[in-house]
Amino acid sequence: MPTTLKEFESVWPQLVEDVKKQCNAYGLPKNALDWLEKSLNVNTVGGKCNRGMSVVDTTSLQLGRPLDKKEYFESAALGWFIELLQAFFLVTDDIMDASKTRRGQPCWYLQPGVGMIAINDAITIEGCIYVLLKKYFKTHPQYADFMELFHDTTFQTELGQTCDLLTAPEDDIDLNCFSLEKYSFIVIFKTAYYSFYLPVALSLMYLGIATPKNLQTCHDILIPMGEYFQVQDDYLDNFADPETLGKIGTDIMDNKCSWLVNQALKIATPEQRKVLDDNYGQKNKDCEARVKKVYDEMKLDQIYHEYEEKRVGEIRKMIDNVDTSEGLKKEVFEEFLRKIYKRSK
Ligand code: GPP
Ligand code: MG
Ligand code: MG
Ligand code: MG
Repeated sequence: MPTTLKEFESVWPQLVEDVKKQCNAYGLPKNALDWLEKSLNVNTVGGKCNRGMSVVDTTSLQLGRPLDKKEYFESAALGWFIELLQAFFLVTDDIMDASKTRRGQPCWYLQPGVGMIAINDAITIEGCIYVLLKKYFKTHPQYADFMELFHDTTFQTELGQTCDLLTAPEDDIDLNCFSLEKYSFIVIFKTAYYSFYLPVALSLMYLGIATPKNLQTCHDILIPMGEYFQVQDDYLDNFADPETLGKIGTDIMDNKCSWLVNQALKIATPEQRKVLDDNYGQKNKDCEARVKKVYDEMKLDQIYHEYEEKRVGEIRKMIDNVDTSEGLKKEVFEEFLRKIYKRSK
């Protein structure tokens, strides 16, 4: 049985207490302690926690049985470290993308009294990963591997974000700069590594079965799955109800090299291409509406659904062919795919 959000969230308060204890040992003033506690709770909790819960689910599927208390806590703690990493990314990403809402609330940097303190809050949230990793895993044989994996994954995500931002200049709109090759690099680096490869790799390291072959197999399946996940994110940015999604799409106004605009450029008539050239990337609601209208005319939602079926079929085939000779279980990937297939938020 996959873990539940409730069970996963029950581990969180202990981790906050641990961070507070460390801060108290440093004699951190009360107002700063309260600030950090609030920032941690607002920015880390309240999402779907798919990434974090996948560490727990992978550990349990690999062992082929429910986890005991210690195993659950430790896997969930590793999962929460991913959620902390994600909180660090999202707080800063929302500033960079000029987003307005996140998880149904105003973005942290837009909340009263926060502003650009949000940048420091994000960096501090990242720091909590290593405080907690040290507390719980210092004597684990894979401590250095955990740390290295977090560092490598953070760097990969930052490189992806660099390309995402450089492909979306605010004042130099040129749709000829977009391509599906650039798209693929951006999304694999900004999303797939931390969202898909990281949870499973952490679990395998925790269990002591992260052989080079198993890690390679994880990479070969989870990176394409993460790419598909970001295509979904781009589709939902335009086509989902913001109430359900918990965030308002910004990709058109932000001039993003999104999956949708890449599809649109492939099939645009000269008239539609002109509408896109004149309106994409403009910080203006009317321009955005014109682009959305072209997307509707092109039936991009239908093209997306066809893509989804084809890609998921291909990923299922890859899962069927997984090399299980070093103990990796197919169910790990099936479960991950089940969590995201046809998601609406
Ligand atoms: C998702 O992009 C990617 C990230 C949140 C990684 C950010 C990385 C940093 C180093 C800050 P997105 O902008 O499409 O996500 P969303 O739609 O959730 O804003
Ligand atoms: Mg972004
Ligand atoms: Mg964003
Ligand atoms: Mg997005």
